[in-house]
Amino acid sequence: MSLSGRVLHAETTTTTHIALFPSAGMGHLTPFLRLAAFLVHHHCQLTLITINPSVSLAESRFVSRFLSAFPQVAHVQFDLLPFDPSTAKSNDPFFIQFEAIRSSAHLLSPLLASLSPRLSALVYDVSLISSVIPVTESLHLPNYVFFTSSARMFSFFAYFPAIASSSGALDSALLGDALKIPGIAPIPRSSIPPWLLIPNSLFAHMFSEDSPKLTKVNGVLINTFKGLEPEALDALHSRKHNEPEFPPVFGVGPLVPLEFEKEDQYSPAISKWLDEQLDGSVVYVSFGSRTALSRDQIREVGEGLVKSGFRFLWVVKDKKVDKEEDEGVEEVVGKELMELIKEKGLVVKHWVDQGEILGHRAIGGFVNHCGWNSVIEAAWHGVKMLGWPQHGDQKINAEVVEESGLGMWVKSWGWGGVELVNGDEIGEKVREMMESQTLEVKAGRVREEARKAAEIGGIREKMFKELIGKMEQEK
Ligand code: UPG
Repeated sequence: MSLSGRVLHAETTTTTHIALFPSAGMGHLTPFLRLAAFLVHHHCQLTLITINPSVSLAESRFVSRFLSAFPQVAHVQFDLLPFDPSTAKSNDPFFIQFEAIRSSAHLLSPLLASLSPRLSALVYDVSLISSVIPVTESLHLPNYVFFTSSARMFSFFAYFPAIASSSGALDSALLGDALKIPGIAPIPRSSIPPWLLIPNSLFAHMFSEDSPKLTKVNGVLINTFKGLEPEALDALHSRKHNEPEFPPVFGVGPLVPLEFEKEDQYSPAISKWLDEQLDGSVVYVSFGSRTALSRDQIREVGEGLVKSGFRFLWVVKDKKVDKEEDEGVEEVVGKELMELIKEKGLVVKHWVDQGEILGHRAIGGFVNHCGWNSVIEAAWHGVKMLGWPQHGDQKINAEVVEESGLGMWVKSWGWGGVELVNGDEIGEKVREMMESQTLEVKAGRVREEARKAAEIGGIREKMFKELIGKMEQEK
């Protein structure tokens, strides 16, 4: 599929004017800009509000590429109030930015009020609910949350108040061994994001403040589709049926990589290498845009890949924020290991065009942390996964990967950075995933479901039409 700004420009005739307000990090920005492209395709007029400066270089480059492909989208930069990072609840630069945006969000009022034609709706990141609602209420502006993770994770988020203690964190006693949310498979205690068990952590605070406010939200958008998450989507629809105050959920996925995302700096070298490999013979290894493994773990991964016996394309990340990456791939991986790797794989330490890689015929499997965008991209291409969740929502997403048949994950590896997983084990599991005919077939079925959802007249188009129809009625 190709959605390109120029072609769409001619089709744009609408007066449904939507402002989009993403938060920090590529995991949040990427699905937002894909959503934006689809809304343009459905003849909406858009204003994109971004924070300047962004935390990572990848974000600013992505916004530039989007804006040059879609000149019809208006762009407004939103200046944050000064925020003292020493007062933040987290020391993660992306999460500090979440907090900084939350504490400046009231300044959105005059900005949104000044947009012309009058806005039909604001679609904003899930991390901003409590701070945005007073703004949209004061402007009588319909507000829609874009939940950037899985529907299963959203079910958990929406259920949170029922199991939170007075400190805002999850109540251990209420949680038990597994969390039983009506309509979905229980979430084992070990899959619950650890931050949520810590009183006053940023996420415990955000979940306990924001989740009860879902009743004030006009709708929730999730980058998913029925063929991937039937159970969670059905449960959310039944919840809406039983509790009319609960917002309607729109499964607008799969939001897949689009033309404007093409990264041409490094793509030719990677494509050339992939072109030389046999069909389905290469393992692609990447842990998304913001997960840096420890040096020791990186070396174990390298050894494991060599031991797996498969060829591999491995994206190494040494720092959470790309601007801080200051060492070469050889320094990070180690000279000796690089020598061993040379014959077997391609190792890079820069941004890659993941959409293009996953779509290459040579890729036969994907080792990944189960960031939700990566899961959707793997589903789109039917590439089987070995999930290795590192933090946050990723174990809950890994459960979707396993349940849908898209891949497997190794529960005993635990959260990232807690225990060192050794190369032998990694090699063995990579081999198991790559050799699994069962996973191959099941991942192929998930791909078919994704393609079906994305057809003209398919469920994704239906969801967009319903969503925009609702926004038009609410104007
Ligand atoms: N990507 C590239 N090239 C790279 C690295 C990443 O194109 O070199 C893309 C990738 O294709 C994907 C996005 O960047 O579209 C990364 O998103 P995701 O796979 O979701 O991983 P994270 O960057 O880790 O995403 C954060 C959280 C994750 C969560 C997600 C959505 O870490 O846990 O599910 O946001 O909320």
